[in-house]
Amino acid sequence: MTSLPETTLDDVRIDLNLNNPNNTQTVRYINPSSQSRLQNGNGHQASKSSSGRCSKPCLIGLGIGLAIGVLLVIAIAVPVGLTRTSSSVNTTNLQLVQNCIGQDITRQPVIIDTDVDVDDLWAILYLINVPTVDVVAITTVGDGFSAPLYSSSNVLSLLGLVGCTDGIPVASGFSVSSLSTGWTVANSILTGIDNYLTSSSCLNQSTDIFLQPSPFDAVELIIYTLKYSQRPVDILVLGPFTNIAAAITRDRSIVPKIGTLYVSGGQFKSISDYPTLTPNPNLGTYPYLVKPSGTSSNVFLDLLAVQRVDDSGIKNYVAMPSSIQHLLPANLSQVDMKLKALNITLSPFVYKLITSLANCTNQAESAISWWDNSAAQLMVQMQNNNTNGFCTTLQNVQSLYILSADSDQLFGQGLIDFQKTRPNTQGLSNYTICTQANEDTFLTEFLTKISSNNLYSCETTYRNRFDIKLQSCLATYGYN
Ligand SMILES: [Ca+2]
Repeated sequence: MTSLPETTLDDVRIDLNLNNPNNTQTVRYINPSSQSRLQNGNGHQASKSSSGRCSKPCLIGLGIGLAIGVLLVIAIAVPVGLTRTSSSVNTTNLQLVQNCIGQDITRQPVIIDTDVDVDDLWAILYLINVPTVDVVAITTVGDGFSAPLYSSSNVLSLLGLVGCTDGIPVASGFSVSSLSTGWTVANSILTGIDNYLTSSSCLNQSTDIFLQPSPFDAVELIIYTLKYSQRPVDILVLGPFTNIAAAITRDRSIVPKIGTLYVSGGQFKSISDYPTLTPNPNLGTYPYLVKPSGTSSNVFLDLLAVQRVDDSGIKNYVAMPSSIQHLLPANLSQVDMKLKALNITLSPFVYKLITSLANCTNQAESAISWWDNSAAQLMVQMQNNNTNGFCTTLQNVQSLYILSADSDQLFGQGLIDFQKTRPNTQGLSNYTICTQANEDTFLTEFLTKISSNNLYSCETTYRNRFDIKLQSCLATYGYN
């Protein structure tokens, strides 16, 4: 019997290192000569004959056994090792960036996506004064009720005017609807509010023109904020859904990080309320030049975006329907009486901000409601499980927005009560909606908060702002 040759395939040994996931070299082939030295050094051998040497059958058996072992170990251990290695590295990087940002996790992070109408400014002013809310980003669309160039600059101007300069990231987003030009609502039906803050015939404010939007684009900031926030982020949609839909379609991994998506507007009308579901060719005039009766502006302005967000798998949707917002008229006499009753004196700017919309836009006072700021207030009520909030009744519904151009009178309508007439309809979204509201309770909360000037969401400096910290932390630790 001869001694073992210096090198044979049978001598290849597998060295696994699963305990150190950062070591990507999970399978190691040992040089056979070093194997021999190891064996000589510690006297450990797999099999020996009675004389201390392995016989030929013994060597064959040993070789087959080792070969099978090699294959099994490679087949099982390598994928496991690589998986563990990959996820561990990513988790570490994610946590490093999260820790580096230093987010205040005691408050509920919120992204406000807005078309920057005047009632959007009311909503922002309210939310930055709510102690339980951390407004981590304000993202703007330019396909709603303000022109693209004015949308983010008017948010920056408002923040500057109330003492929140540089405190919150404001990111510019999409300026055109998911529907192409020519198929969107005509500009002529969008009331001009672009110069509300600065016009000499309106609020006549001097604004800080040096305030800059976020270095992130709106869609990018929505994605990164959701990804690197340490807790789920609520999104409040106060305009067309264009940015939100774009963020979700660009990176669907953000969907589980969305806590609740709150919607301002929307319509929830029973399908049985329509006299006929048969399309009437005389009603469909695409593209629409006016908003069809009963539709919600934020929905109608980009219906494709609404459909994509609705069907994306977000866990919770909450809406403040247009019909309930109309029950909250912005009655100026009522505002004055409530201010007096609460013994509140608003700053001249804030008072004019909430009372000048009808006057500045040549509308009747009765045409103005607490639209988007009521959606903001509903969000705070639900986040805090407040049973004494202004929304006194909530209802769970399943809704479907009709996209088909053949649907004519149903186009852009949010329908409910499918169980009665079409129980097998797919694609329904679960919404919690406010169905009754108390105007007095609403106004007390709104005026109290906007008069406080506590500016909870404005406490961080520019360098420590979520987006600026995010940018520097990503540069330090890398982009996953
Ligand atoms: Ca709005």
